[in-house]
Amino acid sequence: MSHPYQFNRAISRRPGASVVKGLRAGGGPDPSLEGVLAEHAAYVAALEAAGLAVTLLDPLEDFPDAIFVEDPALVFPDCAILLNPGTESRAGEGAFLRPTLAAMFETVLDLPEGHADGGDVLAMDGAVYIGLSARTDRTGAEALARLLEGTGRKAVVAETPPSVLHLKTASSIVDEETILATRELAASGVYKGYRVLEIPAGEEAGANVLRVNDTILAGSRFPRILDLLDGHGAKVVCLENSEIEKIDAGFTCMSLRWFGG
Ligand code: CIR
Repeated sequence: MSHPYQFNRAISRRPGASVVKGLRAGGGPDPSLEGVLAEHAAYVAALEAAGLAVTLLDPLEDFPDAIFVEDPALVFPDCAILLNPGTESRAGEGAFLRPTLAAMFETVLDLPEGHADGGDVLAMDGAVYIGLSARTDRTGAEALARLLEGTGRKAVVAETPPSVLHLKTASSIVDEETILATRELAASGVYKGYRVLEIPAGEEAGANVLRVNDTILAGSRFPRILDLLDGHGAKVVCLENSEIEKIDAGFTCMSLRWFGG
């Protein structure tokens, strides 16, 4: 039986020196390059340990945020979709992913209008949730929903709290029935029908975790989230992300993951 977190392949991109100039919503200092490189390498190693064959792309110095490969594209076993990131400095990233996706997927679709970031897309088996945010506008979300419906998937467009960068900044897949979400997002009712684990107050910054097969990658400094994640059929692996989070990195955003041949 397949699960929304069963993967055997991934694409990630090595950070270049320009990564320290990555966007950050709250301002703040640059991360250290050495720190980002070390945290990224540990992340890729954790994906491999969880059973994924990772294709590691070369750095793109002209695009400081290009390590966040999840935002310009969306992948499923049967197709890839090139999105249109909702911030000017990231608009060109998709062109550099296209040849890789074309080599790995039989079908590569393009978002025909509007803006959408992959960070705003949470794909369960029963429905793909698309969050509206400062990066994903209604035109893009609805165009993406139509594309997904054309591939046989159900899509749900949902509001996200104004304080979050992306839908997945505030919610993550735990298992096929369970989603981890901030209290604010849970209260919106978007994940009706699922068991929602509400994040304890004060640990909202840890809401982005990554379920991959029998492993959940999570931030090491959120003890109450780690407790909540216990008992969901997965081993929780804590990763250090204190440098990478200075440019708003989560665990989902640094790879594209799918189950493929
Ligand atoms: C950005 O602002 O676009 C990057 N600095 C962070 C992107 C994080 N992406 C994600 O959570 N999907």
